[in-house]
Amino acid sequence: MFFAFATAAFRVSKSTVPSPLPDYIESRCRLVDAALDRFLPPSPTRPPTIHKAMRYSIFAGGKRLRPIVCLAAAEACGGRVGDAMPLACAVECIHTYSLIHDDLPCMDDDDFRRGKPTSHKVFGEGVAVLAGDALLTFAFELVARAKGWPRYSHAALVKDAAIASGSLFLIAGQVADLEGEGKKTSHAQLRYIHERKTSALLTCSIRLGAMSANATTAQLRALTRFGYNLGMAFQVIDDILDATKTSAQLGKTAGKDAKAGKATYISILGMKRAEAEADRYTRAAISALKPFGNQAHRLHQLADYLLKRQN
Ligand code: GRG
Repeated sequence: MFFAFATAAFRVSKSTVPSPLPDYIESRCRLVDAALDRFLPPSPTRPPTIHKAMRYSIFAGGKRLRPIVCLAAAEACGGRVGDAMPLACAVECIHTYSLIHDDLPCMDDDDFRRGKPTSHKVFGEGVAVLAGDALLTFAFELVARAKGWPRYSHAALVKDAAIASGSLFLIAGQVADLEGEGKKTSHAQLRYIHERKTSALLTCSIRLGAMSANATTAQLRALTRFGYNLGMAFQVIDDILDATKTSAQLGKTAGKDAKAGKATYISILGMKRAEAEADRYTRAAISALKPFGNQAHRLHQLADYLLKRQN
């Protein structure tokens, strides 16, 4: 869970800056978990196999980063957690679908995710494909079930989520990743992949949260810049952790990309420059929050926190 890492990171920073952030993260995780439990069809619902599989991956212990930033973006724009919650759960469903499919034998072929056997290892490939499909579809049902707002219609929200998860972004990144395996990759190509695979859905999570608070155009633009940079920082840090932590610490197979001949920020830039890159993206994200002042302090804290994350 995100709050497990939060507590660990808190231990590191406790002596200098006492922070209530771990409590905030923990309470947000609980709210998101409870909402997902309410929204998703119960396991015994026919056909039970698919609902068990959807719930297995959703409740496998993800950090809930996307829903947390979605809710924090809503707060930064003066919105209500309850209004943003269906959207926060929608982005977690899209994210979980992408992980289930990414782990399939025809993609990254991984046995562990979130510290547990992957969906296809437990339910078989057919049900894993369908569980991913069902979560992606369910995400759009949740967007449609969210409240409407004066500035943003349901169509605008659906469009944002569809673009972020479609063939121009999430899937484009995955295609470029698959096609780049074993080939020489430039820094620009790596950036192209991660802008799409990682940053686009994080940005969408933040945008949907802002839209749920009826954000102004200027607020939405600033938070889009925040999301882009936060997503890129998150990915560079992911590569750093992948190269320096064990599978047990990460809850997924460590060092896999490097072994598969895939480019990473470490293979292209080296460790020192990758760390500087993560820092640079984090600073750029934080600077985008300036117009919000203290109202965005949770987003500010989360960006700092992610830079120091250990899993
Ligand atoms: C199969 C359409 C399709 C897309 C797959 C998201 C993705 C594209 C692949 C997953 C593997 C990967 C390295 C993605 C980059 C984004 C990323 C670091 C995901 C892991 O996010 P966390 O750490 O995961 O937030 P948890 O499990 O904590 O939710």
